[in-house]
Amino acid sequence: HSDQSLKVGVLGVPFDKGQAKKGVGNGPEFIRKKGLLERIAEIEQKIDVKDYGDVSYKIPDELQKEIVPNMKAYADIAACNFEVSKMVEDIIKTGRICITLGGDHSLGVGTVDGHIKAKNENVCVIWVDAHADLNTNKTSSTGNVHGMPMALLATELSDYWPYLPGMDWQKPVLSLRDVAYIGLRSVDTYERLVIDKLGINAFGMEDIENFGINTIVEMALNKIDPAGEKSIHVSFDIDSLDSLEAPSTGTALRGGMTLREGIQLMEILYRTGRLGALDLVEVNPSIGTETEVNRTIDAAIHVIMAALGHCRRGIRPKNVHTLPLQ
Ligand code: Z70
Ligand code: MN
Ligand code: MN
Ligand code: MN
Repeated sequence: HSDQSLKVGVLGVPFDKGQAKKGVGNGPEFIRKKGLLERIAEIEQKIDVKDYGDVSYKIPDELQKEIVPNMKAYADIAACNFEVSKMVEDIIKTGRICITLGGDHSLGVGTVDGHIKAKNENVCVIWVDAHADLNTNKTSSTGNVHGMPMALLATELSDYWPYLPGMDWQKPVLSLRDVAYIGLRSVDTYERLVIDKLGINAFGMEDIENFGINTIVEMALNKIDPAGEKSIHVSFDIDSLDSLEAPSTGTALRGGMTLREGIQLMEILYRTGRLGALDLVEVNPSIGTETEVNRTIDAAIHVIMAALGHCRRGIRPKNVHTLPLQ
């Protein structure tokens, strides 16, 4: 770690309309209440952290009645992501790593868009998720927009969308060549088709099993940022972790990553020195017992700490050379 302090901004997005379950909007509040900022302050790496509070939004009059087929809560999605994008862009432009606390994964449209605007498109994305979130409104079987953010962002899929009112600010400028998935284990048929046709870098659970998480992260970075010059956006859906590790989420699934793999992944990305933004999404404190909620939030905090340089070996002694005698 370096003596120079790492600048970090924390942004809450208490948004839940990208999916059907109540409670995921309380993610930011619960993660903060369990001591995220205090835990960040304990990291050996000096961190200058600023909490920007929660994003709020109002649906503009002209958007109120807009509907897009098979996109639930469309006006809310468009209005909220507009604010998220502006906030993330501003936070990153002040030289801070932007940590966004969700909220459901539909907010990934705004965070990735804001990051791309702040860094003039020199961004690569690591989407850590059980799901590919690559449906369009025509392929989605649910109409839930948290299953669509990657498809909204991708240049390669822009022709497959109808005109989206109120989303003109969001130009699809992210090429799927600059994206890698890690942790996939629940991919819909059309998503699988897109992944195969476009040759998207998709590392599923079986790849993690075969190669180990270190090699997978290395392979992902070699594909999406071979020169090691891009700002890295990590969009971390907590359901990438096994349901035993993170039970309090809308679609908890067995057979996922361990928290140890999640931490290891984030430690490697921290050491690149190029982490630009991290989303931590889909923590739902209304699902599961109190113990399960605590376990899930604790996992989320561990992932964020690892991204900011927390070291599992402990803090190096500074002016301490001997043990106390008595
Ligand atoms: C499905 C869909 C999804 C999270 C479920 C599920 C997507 N592919 N994402 N849970 N976090 O509805 O499009
Ligand atoms: Mn500190
Ligand atoms: Mn997701
Ligand atoms: Mn998911």
